[in-house]
Amino acid sequence: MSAVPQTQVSKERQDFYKRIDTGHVAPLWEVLHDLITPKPKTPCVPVAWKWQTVLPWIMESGQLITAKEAERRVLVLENPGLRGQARATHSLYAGLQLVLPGEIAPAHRHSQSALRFIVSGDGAYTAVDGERVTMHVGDFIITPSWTWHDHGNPSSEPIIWMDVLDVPIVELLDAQFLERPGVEKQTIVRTEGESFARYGNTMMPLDYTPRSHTSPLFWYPYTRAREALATLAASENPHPCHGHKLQYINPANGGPAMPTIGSFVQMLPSGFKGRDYRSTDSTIFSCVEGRGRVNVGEQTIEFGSKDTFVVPSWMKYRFEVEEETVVFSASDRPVQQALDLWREEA
Ligand code: GTQ
Repeated sequence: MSAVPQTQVSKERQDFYKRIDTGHVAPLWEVLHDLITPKPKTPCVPVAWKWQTVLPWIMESGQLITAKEAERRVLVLENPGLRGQARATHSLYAGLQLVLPGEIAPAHRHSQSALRFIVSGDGAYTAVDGERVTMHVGDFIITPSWTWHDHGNPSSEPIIWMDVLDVPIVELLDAQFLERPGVEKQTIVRTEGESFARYGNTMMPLDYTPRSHTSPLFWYPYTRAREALATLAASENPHPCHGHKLQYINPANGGPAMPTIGSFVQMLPSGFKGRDYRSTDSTIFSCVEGRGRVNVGEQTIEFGSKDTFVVPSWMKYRFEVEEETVVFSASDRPVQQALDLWREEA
C-alpha cells in the first residue's frame, strides 16, 4: 500500500480499479494523502471585498430587481477558491443585503441560522418571531434556525448589512428546510425591545426554560459593544494578537449566540502591532471603524471601515493599525469546539 501520490498507475491496478468501479468501490490508497492530511487543506483563500468596489454593485442591484421579487436582494461574497458555491469560507455563506426605502423582504423561515451585521444605513428593521428590531450600523442581530423573519425599510435611506449563514454546514448535513407563510409580513406579537428587556440586561425571566441552543436575545446593539471595548481599552493591556476582543454569547448558558456560528468584536488600539495567530476556524471579518492591515500568509490586506475580508483556516495572520480600529468577525468555531476539533496557535 502506498500513501503517496501515484504518478503512474500500472495496467494491472488500472484494470482492477475499473472492475471495482462498476460496483461503486474505489481504492483508498489513491486518495488517502488527499483525505487525511497533516494540516488543514482548505480551498478557502484570503480575500477582501472593498466597500468602494462593492457598494456601486449593491446599489446597481437595487435598480435591477426589487427586494420582493428577489425574496432576498443579496450580493453573495464568493471566496475565489470556492467560486460558484456561494461560500465566503468552506463552511459559511456571506452576502451583502440591500433593502431600499419602502421595501419589504418577505417573511420566511429556514433551518439555516443567520446573523446580520449592519454595515450602512439606519432605521430599517428586521422582525424575528413576532418582534421587530430597528437596525443601526454595527448592530449584531441573529435569526435563529427556523424563526420567521422579514426585513423592512421604513427609513429614507438604503440599508445594507452583511448576512452570514451556516448554509454549507446545513447542506453538508442534508438538513435544509424552508417555509414561506404566504403573507409578506409576519404578525407582530411583541413590543419592540421586549426580548432585549428580558435577556439583554444580565437578567432573565424567572420561568425561562431554553427551547434551543440559540440565544433568546436576538439584538446586540453596537452602542453596548463599543462601550465595553472602550472600557476594556482603558483598563486592560491588549492581547498580543487580538487587541481587546469579546465574543457574543447566549446569555442563558454563556455559550455562543448561535450553535453553528461564532461571533466576535475586537478593538485594535491605535499603533497596535499584533503578533501572528492562527486557528482552525476560517473567519469572515467586517471592519466597523478605523482601518489597518492584516498580514495573512504571504499577503497583506489593507482594510478600512465597511470592508469585508476572510482569513482561512490555520493560516497565520496578524493585525497592524495606526488608528483605533473595531472589527467584527464570524466563524464556525462553535461547531469545531462542540466536536473537539478546534485548535489555535499564538
Ligand atoms: O435574510 O433570510 O443572505 O434567507 C441568504 C438567505 C439572507 C435572509 C441571505 C436568506 C437571507
